[in-house]
Amino acid sequence: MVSILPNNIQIEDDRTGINIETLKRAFLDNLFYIQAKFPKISTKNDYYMALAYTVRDRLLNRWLNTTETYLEKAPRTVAYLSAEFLLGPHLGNNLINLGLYNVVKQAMEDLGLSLTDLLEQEEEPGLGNGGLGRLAACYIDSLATLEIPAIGYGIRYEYGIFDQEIKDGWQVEITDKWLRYGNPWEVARPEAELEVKFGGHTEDFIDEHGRYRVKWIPFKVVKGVPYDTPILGFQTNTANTLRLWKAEATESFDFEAFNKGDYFGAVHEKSESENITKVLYPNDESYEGKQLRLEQQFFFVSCSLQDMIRMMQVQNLTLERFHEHYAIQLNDTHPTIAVAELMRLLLDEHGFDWDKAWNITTKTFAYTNHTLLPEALERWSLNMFGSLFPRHLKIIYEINSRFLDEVRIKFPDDFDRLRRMSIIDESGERYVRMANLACVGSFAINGVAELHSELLKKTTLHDFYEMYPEKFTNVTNGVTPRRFMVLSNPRLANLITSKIGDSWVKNLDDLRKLENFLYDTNFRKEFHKVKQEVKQDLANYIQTSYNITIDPNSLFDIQAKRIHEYKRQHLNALHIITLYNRIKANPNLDVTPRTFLFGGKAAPGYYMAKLIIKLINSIADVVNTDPDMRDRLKVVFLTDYNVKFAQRVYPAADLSEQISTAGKEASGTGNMKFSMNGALTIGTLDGANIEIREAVGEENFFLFGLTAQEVSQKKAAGYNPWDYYNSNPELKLAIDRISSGFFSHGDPNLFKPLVDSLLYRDDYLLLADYQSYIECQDRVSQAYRDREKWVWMSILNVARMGKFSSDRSISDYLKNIWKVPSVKVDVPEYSQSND
Ligand code: TH1
Repeated sequence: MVSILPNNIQIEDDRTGINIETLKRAFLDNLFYIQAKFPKISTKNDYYMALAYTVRDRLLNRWLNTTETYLEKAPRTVAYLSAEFLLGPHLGNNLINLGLYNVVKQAMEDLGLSLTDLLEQEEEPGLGNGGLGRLAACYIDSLATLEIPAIGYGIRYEYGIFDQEIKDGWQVEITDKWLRYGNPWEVARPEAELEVKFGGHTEDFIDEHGRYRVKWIPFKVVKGVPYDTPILGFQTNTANTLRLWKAEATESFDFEAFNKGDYFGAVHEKSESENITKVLYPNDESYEGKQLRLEQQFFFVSCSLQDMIRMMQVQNLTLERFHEHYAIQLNDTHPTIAVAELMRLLLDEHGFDWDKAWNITTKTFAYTNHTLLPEALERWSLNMFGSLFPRHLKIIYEINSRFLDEVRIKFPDDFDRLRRMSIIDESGERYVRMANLACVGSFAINGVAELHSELLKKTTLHDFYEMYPEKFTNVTNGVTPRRFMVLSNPRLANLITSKIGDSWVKNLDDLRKLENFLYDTNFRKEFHKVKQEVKQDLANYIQTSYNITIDPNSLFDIQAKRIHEYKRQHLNALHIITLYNRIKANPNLDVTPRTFLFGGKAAPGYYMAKLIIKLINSIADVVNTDPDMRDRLKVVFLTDYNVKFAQRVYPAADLSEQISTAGKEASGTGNMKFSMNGALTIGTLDGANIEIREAVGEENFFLFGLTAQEVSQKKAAGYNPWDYYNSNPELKLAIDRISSGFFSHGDPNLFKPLVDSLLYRDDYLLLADYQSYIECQDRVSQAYRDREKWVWMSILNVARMGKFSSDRSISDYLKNIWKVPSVKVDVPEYSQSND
């Protein structure tokens, strides 16, 4: 291999040197030459940018050598297709992964700057809604850390998830202009642009070999321009690529309109094209059948598949081996049109016959399902789908017809089954069912926690399980300990490392060694001290940003996640009201002081979720100002919860609220992040909670509520929330307090929709779980008073979280699905002449 940077070329120093003097010089150099500023007139952002470029320079060497290694060796590669990558800020993470955090911190201090302040300056790429997008980000981190050839493909949204403001207790959405000050971490690659077709019609023809072929004559063509971001592994030379596509207008189309004198028409056409990647759809787990969303999905999928094919051609590999070269993971159904698009590319553009193309396709894709909620199941109206993608619809018909033949043979005369399994829903208005397409087109199908994978087989994908049992498997989610421990909780990370060394960062099971220190009083003291310091940090932050004083000695009870009825933030609210009522009835009651913290965004069109936010803020207004509470209860809604904020929140929690209706939360990943930072969980037997409880020990987990099975039995038996309301005085009083207008300045109508939904439907069984939740919370309050015991349980939570590293999840995917071996990347060392 010819190295791009052989040892004898020395470009060490201002761009690669990592000693403190070089770093300072490089920083000032970047401030001058890139930001065009000198210190006197520099803003915080100028300093941030100068530092970002300084760090970027130091990772380019790894990135380019990784790219070169992959080009030369053409190894089997994972392609992770996801409509969302919720990356969070890059700077801190890159410093950790490069091992430069401390030296850069010192360099900044020498220059009179605070690294913490500069980190705070970064606008995070919020290119995702919640768990699903953040999971994709954790997975590309782990892929690089495990030295796996991999590429993440997605969309470069100009506006990511909206910024949340709270006005008069209500959520207000502000557009997220994350690119406003430029993005130092991405590199545009306009030379690698591709074209994507939309609309139009197809024409059949016979080619020169006498074969039947199809040509797609599109109505419009849009350009996809890749923007690449390096994704560094932790302490490895591997830096993989995240390639996000931006839509641009094709020049040719502009000219056509321009020649007709239609200048404004041409500009309009241009902005239409660029709309495709303008904004992230802010709905978590609910789908809207919007045409633009389907266009987004096809746009990035088509770009990505064409890109993979082009790469193989550059490497002189035959497309017959596409499935040997790539394992493509579909992150939920959002990229599932890839099944039809790969078929089209192989059939129409590369002349494969059907059987060969189908064999390649079905050996390439694997599908991850992330939810059982019916409202999240994607189905596209056939009319819309067909007018946007006439060729793909024909291909899907053909896939479907061959597939239904198979079903017919395996299950003769089972017409109902055929109807259920058909990729085309013909029960009323016709739809394309994306989950069905994903199941038929993939060689592997997985859920994201054990319970979820079991429920998939039993319910949502039951027919597909009976058809293809061998395709089904589970991969329990995981999260990266680099971002969610080392970066976000340096105090805890340092304490752990001082006891057991630092191997745990790459091998999270090593945290087990902490159990050897359980009987060490000193360690327990230090562990407690760390938690108190971190809580104080958050308290200071809340003081400064909200002007609310919270007591770091109170129990920090935190629920931070998207607002959704199934996640039951309002059950948490009922508990707060219950405590409030108890204290009102008995002002001298001896209660464990608690601070309730909430964070999370509601989908802008999800009225009930927005009303829940208003309710929490209304409760906060009453509780925080009632003198009877005497600082024993505090409620704070933390505005604009995002990755950056999450990193402050997880470390400071005593109690992690994971209280979804059993069977509804596929996995959850926040549950893992809280627990590995020493929070105890109050939770239902749902998603990964079950596995967390198994790992940490049931005595170190606060369990309550109905099981998934009991939930469905109760519903089948005809659940009536009134029974609970009428028979439980505390519950009745809590609900009456809301409906009477107590929290709404006397207005009984404000929360009526919420109260009515609980009393007349209660789809998520809050009333059924209320008593069990309250009793469990009472146990929590008791337990927190025994500080020694609490610290003990907290340590065990940290020590036993090894399984929930995303490194373990990725190893599972590699072993059971992808079968992609790791590849070592060599990076020639520069001589550190000024070390
Ligand atoms: C989430 C699940 O709700 C959560 O339980 C899981 O931990 C996470 O995915 C990662 O696996 C989902 N987010 C979305 C977002 C959309 C559609 C479906 C889901 S499922 C837009």
